[in-house]
Amino acid sequence: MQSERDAKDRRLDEYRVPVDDHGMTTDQGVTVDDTDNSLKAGTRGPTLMEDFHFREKMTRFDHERIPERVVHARGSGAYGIFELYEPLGDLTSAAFLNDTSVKTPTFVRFSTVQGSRGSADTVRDVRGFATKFYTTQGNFDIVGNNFPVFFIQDGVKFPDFVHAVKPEPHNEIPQGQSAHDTFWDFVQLQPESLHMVMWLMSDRAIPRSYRMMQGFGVHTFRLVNASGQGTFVKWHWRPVLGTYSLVWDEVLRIQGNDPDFNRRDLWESIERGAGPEYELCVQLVPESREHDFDFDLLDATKIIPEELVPLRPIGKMTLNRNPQNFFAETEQVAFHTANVVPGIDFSNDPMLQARNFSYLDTQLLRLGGPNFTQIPINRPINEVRNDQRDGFHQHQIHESRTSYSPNSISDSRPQVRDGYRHYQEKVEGAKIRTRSPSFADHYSQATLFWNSMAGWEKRHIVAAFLFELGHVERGHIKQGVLTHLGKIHPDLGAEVAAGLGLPAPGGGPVHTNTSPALSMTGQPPGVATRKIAFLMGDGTDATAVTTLRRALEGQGAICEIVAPQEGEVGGMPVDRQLSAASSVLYDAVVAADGAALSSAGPARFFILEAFKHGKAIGAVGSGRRLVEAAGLPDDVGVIAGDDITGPFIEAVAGHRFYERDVSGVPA
Ligand code: HDE
Repeated sequence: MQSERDAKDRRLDEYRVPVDDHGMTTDQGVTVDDTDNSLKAGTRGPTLMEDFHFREKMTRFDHERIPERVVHARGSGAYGIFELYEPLGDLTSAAFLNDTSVKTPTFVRFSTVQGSRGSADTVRDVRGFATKFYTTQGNFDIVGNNFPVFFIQDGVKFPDFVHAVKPEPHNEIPQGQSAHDTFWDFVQLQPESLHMVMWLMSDRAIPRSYRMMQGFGVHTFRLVNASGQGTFVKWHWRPVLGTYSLVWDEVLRIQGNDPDFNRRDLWESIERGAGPEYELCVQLVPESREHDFDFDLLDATKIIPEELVPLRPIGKMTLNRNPQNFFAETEQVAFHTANVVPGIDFSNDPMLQARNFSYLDTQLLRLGGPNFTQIPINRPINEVRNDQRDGFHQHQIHESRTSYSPNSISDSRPQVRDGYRHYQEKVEGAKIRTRSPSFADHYSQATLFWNSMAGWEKRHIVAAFLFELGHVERGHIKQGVLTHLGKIHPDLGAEVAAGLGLPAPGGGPVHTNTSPALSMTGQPPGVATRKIAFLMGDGTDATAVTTLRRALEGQGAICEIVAPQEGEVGGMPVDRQLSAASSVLYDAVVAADGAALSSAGPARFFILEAFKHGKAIGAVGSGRRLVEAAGLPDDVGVIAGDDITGPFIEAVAGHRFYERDVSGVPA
């Protein structure tokens, strides 16, 4: 946990209701003597209207729910701090980007997009990565995703897109999935979505952890320095632990074993004091270079390849504190792309412009009126002063007799010198409903993504298309998607077509450019925070386990002992009983007992399933017999021996053995 308390944390004190031993009162502060029996006329008689405690209790319960977010309903939040590496005065006047001694408090909410509040975490979906910076100049939000592009180019299409991807309207199926007709119908008719669809079909859509995924502001924004000079900027969050994913078969099983997999992982990491860190990086484009690219900087379906404009790290965010109340903090937090501070401004990206309307609008409904900015989690750490008044749930008592400007009675006035000044961009043009021709190319960057993938990433993408299109009922929709895939790359089209039993769609020649940064290969290896299961029984060699365990824990791994019974095994406490555990909740497995476990079906399945998902398998002592009994083919990442510490740690650090042939594994 963090040692010093930041400004936002301290400000929340006045709203906190401590955990203490207290007598119960009504909302009016009147002592309650009995909350288990309603007031009745006689012991078996009707309940009386005058039972104000009953009425209040039931009314409050009846009104507990607020509308869930129309998208990104399922989320998890955490507090953190942001520290700047070096002053950026040449680029922006934003105070928090100019003073390296300031630790800016933050609140982050991660989310899935399609499913409702109670849906599972590990679905194939985009992840939201929204950050609120509580700066001394007011709140600044980066409301980003873990993909750098979006499905559409103009925000006016957002309701169409969301209606298409959400559960279908007649039966509200499917939950947490894009594998259905209306989504793919939208895709085939709206080829601007193809680049994003490539990301969605990749393993980026099933992150191992919120701690191991990138974040992107997506749109081009603008930094403005004190002399009014603007620079285009794209925001990137880069996880210090690297970007890692699960595998598809695994996520399907995690959904049943632990629907809160990502949420729990974030929470537990912070409770352990190993909260995630992300570097904030920027891609900067001087205004003079705005038109230097073969795509438009205002088009949210395009990236600026890192090879063209490298990432510059400017600071680091560490998440270090869990919320105390999910509803008060994580559910009520309200992000908004238009929450900017002096020195940060917008571009004319039509998606960003639409979002600048939509977020405030949706909060008004979701949080019940304009005073949602006074909800503790949403309040800036600096003072709020203006002539805005009244509305539902006004909490402040404004003493001023004037709520208009100008006035000659009190001193409320705009702050001419330090106030937010919009960037003075010259704009002219006819009023037209049209898409810029510079937005017309929908294929080149989808091809770039495909070309940049490693072999295993391509195989996973093809498999994802097959799963998704395998759930589409209408043939013409599959055919429409296939035609586009052929244009992205003939190999992609042919492979998906083969799986669907359809003719290859063909497609003309495509470019061969790559952007290595798009591939998830070459991530920083690491054992820290990886979860390792030790399968133990009465035949375990405790010394070998202790040696390996110490080495793993020394590097920050989390080791759990899984055994047929609770209690102790080999002198160590059992963390999980085998029947309540599953290999999908771990990153690697060590078979530590062969005598007792090699005949146990669940233990053999555990090993086989972990193998199927590309995980490192270690065997110590008689554990070798369990691995043999599981019938694992002799393959990379299966490490047995008297001292496996070095090679096993290396195997865990590499995350997965994607090149394993698991096609014959029955698990
Ligand atoms: Fe959002 N989006 N969005 N979005 N979005 C919402 O706001 C919207 C887009 C993103 O944890 C809503 O408070 C429009 C891109 C995140 O609370 C809503 C358009 C990106 C979150 C809304 C987009 C995002 C939201 C729903 C197209 C990545 C969750 C509830 C013009 C850069 C924030 C709410 C949280 C939430 C509108 C597209 C990210 C309806 C109109 C692109 C992370 O206002």
